[in-house]
Parts: sequence; C-alpha cells; structure tokens
Amino acid sequence: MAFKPYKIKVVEPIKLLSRAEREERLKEAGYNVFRLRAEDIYIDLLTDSGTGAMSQAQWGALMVGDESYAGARSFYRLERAVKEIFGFKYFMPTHQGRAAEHILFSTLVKPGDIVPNNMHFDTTRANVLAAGGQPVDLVIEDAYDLTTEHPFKGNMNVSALETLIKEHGHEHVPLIMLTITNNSGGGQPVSLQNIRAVSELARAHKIPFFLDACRFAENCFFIKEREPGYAQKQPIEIAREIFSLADGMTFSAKKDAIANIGGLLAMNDEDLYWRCVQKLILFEGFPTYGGLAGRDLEAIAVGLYEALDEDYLRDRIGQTRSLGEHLKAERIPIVEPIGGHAVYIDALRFLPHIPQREFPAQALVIELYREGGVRAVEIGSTMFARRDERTGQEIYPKLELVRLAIPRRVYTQEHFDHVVETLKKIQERRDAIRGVKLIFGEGPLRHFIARFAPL
Ligand code: PLI
Repeated sequence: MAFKPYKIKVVEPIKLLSRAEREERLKEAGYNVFRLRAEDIYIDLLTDSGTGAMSQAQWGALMVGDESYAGARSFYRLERAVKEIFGFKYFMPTHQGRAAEHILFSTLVKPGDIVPNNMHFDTTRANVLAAGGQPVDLVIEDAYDLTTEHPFKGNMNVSALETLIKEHGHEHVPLIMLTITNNSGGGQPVSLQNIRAVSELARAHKIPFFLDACRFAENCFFIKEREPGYAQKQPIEIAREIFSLADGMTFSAKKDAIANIGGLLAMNDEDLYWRCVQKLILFEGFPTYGGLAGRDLEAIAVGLYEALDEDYLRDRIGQTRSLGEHLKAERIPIVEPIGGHAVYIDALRFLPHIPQREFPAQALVIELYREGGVRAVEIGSTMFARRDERTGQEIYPKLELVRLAIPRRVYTQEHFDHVVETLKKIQERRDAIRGVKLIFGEGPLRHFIARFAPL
C-alpha cells in the first residue's frame, strides 16, 4: 500500500455537468478546452503548472511576506533557498518561467542563431523564435519510440549536438538548453551522465549551458531510482550535482516549487546578470521582487524544499505511475516509461484512422471532456505543426500526444478512477470518433486561442 504523506485540510467543490451541458460548453468554446470555464470542468488535467495545492507551511509563509519594494526580507529568504539548492551566484525572480525565458533569450540570442535543447516546450520555442533564433530539438532517437523501456528518454543526443555546433559554428549557438524533465516528450528524465556530457561539450566550445529546470525535483527522483550510484543520495544532493554542471537556469515556480505563480532566472556570469537586470526592471520589476509579491517569494522558498522531500516525490511520481498503469491495463496506448508529472496518451495509436492534418490528439482531448468532464491538453499538431516556408507544406510533429497532467497534491484515487473509466468508454466507441478542422488561430502559440469545427 502506498504511503500518503499528507491529508486534506481545505477542499474546493467541483461538479460534473450533464452530458448535454458539456456538449453545449464545448461548442461555445470552439472545441478548444483552453476556452472552457474552469468551473465547468470536473477533473482538470490541463496542466500541473500553478495548479498544485500549497501546504500549511506555504500558506503560513504568505502571512509573513514582506511587501517592500526594495530589499524585502522575503527576497533574502528565497535567496537562501536558491543558493542552497541551485547554487548559482546570481538570480532574479520573474513572474513566470516564460518571463525568465524572454529575458534570457532576448539578451543572448541574435537573429539567425540556433538554440539547441533536448526538446523545447511551447513558450520556450516561441521565445527563441521571438528573439529571431531557431529552436532545434536534439533529444535521443529513443524518445520517439513510445513503447521501449529506456530509463532516460529525455537525454540529449550529444553527438548530434556536437555536429550542430561544428556545422553552424559556436558563435551562432548562443546557449545550449536542456529541459529536465522533458515535457514535450512525455515527461521523461535526463540522466546525470547526460547532463555531464552536455556540460563538458558546452564548456569545450565556451557556450553557456542553461537548464530549463521546471521539474528538476522529479528529475532528481528518477536519477535516484534509475541511475547507478545515486540510490543512497538525497534528492537535494542530486539537485546540487545537476546544477553545479550548468551555467544557469530558467525555472517556473508553478511546477517544482508548488507555488501558484512565479519563476526564476539564475546564472553564474556577472556580466550576463547585469544585462538581464536591465530587462527585468523594464518588464518585470525591481530585482528583489521581479514581478512577484513578497508573499509569492515566501511560498516559493518553502515549496522548493517540499518538492525535494523524498516522501512527497514518491507519492507524486507514484500517483502518475498508478494512473498510467491503470490505463495500460485497459490497453490504452500511453508513452512509456510513464513520466513524472503526466501520463501521455499516444493519439496516433488510439485513433489510427484520423490523419494528423485532422488533429487526432485534439479530437481525443475533446472526447475526454465530452465523455467525462475531464480536461487534458493536446501536445501534437495544434501545438507544434508548422508550415515550411520554402515549400509551403505543413510539417507535422513526430509525436501526437494527449497529456493528462497531474496537479500536485490535488486529486485522489477516486478522481483518477473516473479518468480511467472515461477513457475506457471512449475506447469502446473510438472507431466512430472523427477529427476536427482548425478554423481560427495561427503561429507557434495558436493552441491557446484556436477554434475548431467537428468534421
Ligand atoms: O508557465 P511558465 O511560464 O511558468 O513556464 C514555462 C515553461 C517552461 N518550460 C517548461 C518545460 C514548461 O513546462 C513550461 C510551462 N509549462 C506549462 C504551462 C505546462 O502546462 O506544462
């Protein structure tokens, strides 16, 4: 029996609308679940970002938030946590992870530059593009084989990275990013061995190496579980080793700091820090609050340690794993191994009769809400298909996934049972499910605002 390291003190009511109401809401939302009202959703697995349940210690910390414009006590409390866990010399709070990305990329990336990553997530990719750069995904080939067992499918293909640097010249690669865990590719972890190899290559070419560290604590847990030599180490020790290999990081506190808002940008290079501070003040705020309230800084400082707690991580990853195992037992095709923060369904295998141009993953997202009031997110052609500028052809992503993201400390087994039941019912009638047509939305962030029509 799994050990549950918390009990529930505050509850938030939810309800399940009737099928007819859900059908109506879908229509009103243009068949895009981002456009639904949250109160019309029964189980919300859209994202694990900012949707976690804060602990009593975090709620308590909010009350001692220092709201001074400059030099707030809360900043120094967060600084202690950041230094102790991540160890970078300089850092700044930002309102979210994407603000950290914007500041960093707009400072380092010039038009025509290449930014390699194992896989960029949506805003990361869009922020590279907005700076005039070209985002390149260099995850290992195994990441695209959704059924093989591989302990670290988030790993970077280091030889492909080396080839890319040689082909383009290190002066056109302003930084190397590595996303831990790899969100766009199934929430898969990156091994310490791989992080070390990327770090060595980056140093050899004098290219700054940054981690997209949103789910760093989950990545630490997988290293402890799967990488030889780390079973006896605490997650925080593994974290320190990871970050000692990097020159900086972007971070969304809405994930592995279990806060509802916030982000961090950190680095060791003093000159880069001061260049970023200019942008921080312009777009976010003074360096000791950077777009957040003092109370948010407090919640993050506490949450960072909670996210590294081994009992918490075992429960967290255990919850995701349990949902995945139940779906697997029902022969629902999921990405394996099961990732840290989410279970990903392979829409190409679930709905093989729907071609990518008719958005099979989006069709399944719609069915999840229609059948059970469950909100998931499409990580497929709506999010990542793009038009080749030379040929005018649409290029579809290799992966067409539906992500069931698990908010931290929010749902119980009964909720997940409902998700499994919902998918079972969809599976029984899946041959009759049709694709959709995109009728509104363009560009790399179209998934947030798109509208669809049923085919
Ligand atoms: O949502 P932000 O701006 O705090 O963080 C942006 C961001 C950066 N990198 C990665 C790997 C993410 O997963 C990420 C945000 N992810 C969201 C919102 C998600 O639903 O996964």
